Amino acid sequence: AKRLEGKTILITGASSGIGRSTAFEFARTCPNNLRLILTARRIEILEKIAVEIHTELGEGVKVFPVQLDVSKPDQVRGLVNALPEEWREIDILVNNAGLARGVSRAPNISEDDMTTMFATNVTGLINMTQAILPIFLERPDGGRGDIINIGSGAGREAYPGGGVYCATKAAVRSFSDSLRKELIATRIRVIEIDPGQVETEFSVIRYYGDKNKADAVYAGVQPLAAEDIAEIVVFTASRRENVVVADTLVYPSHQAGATALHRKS
Ligand code: NDP
Ligand code: 8X3
Repeated sequence: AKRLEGKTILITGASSGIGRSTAFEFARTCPNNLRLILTARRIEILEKIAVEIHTELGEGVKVFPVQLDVSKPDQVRGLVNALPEEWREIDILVNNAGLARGVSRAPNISEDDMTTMFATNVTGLINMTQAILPIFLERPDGGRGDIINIGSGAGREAYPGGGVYCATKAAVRSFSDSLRKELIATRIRVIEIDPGQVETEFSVIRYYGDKNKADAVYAGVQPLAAEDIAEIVVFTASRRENVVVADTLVYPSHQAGATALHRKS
């Protein structure tokens, strides 16, 4: 917790699931002196989360909700300048916003779903990184700060019906690896965390709001909870400065691959 004191943390996709839990986990780990910039499209949810954090922990954690669609390059480019001065010294960027749309096989993937997934998961994440990196690079020792990218097991092992989603997460992984190498002479840490199945709004969104289909994904298995990944995000960010948790694959116990799942019938 001491290592996080005074830090400013920006989380994308903080309105739900892993991003939301990560906000709470940072706040609970360092309740006395922290600034959280929470971003997502659903600003009204972010505002509620801000109230919840203040109600639970008091005023030691300052929360600044910002409406941001990471798939819109202009919004991302304008983000830092739109922040009040005291919120601009960002120390940790959590690139979490992301989604899957559909489970269609190659011939049937819609143009719209393909564009949305790449624009959010890949170009959105890269644009965010470009927006924040100049802040990191101005600091001593060639630069300081953490970039925590939420990839996926799907970026390491593709599966049928995941052509585009898996490709976007493989792209995140490659981008993280390049960036870590490019920044080797700095103190900027590039951290990638790749979860397996986590029960969030992810599957509801993948199945276009069909709750029954989403529930079937988790039938007979015990998925991870968003909090499990949030704990790992905060763990990586609170290591000694010289420690880079470069790359982490996290499964629930009954998962050992994209489709290697043990289901109780
Ligand atoms: P959720 O659907 O619960 O949360 C996704 C978050 O991303 C929401 O806060 C949503 O906010 C935000 N988001 C989506 N599109 C945009 C956009 N264009 N601009 C800004 N924010 C956006 O899912 P998870 O918490 O599970 O997903 C978080 C990350 O974890 C994603 O990158 C996902 O790919 C990854 N992941 C998830 C796994 C799982 O099994 N759940 C496994 C492996 C990785 P809003 O709609 O308000 O904009
Ligand atoms: C999401 C997990 O297994 O549905 O990244 O691809 S999976």
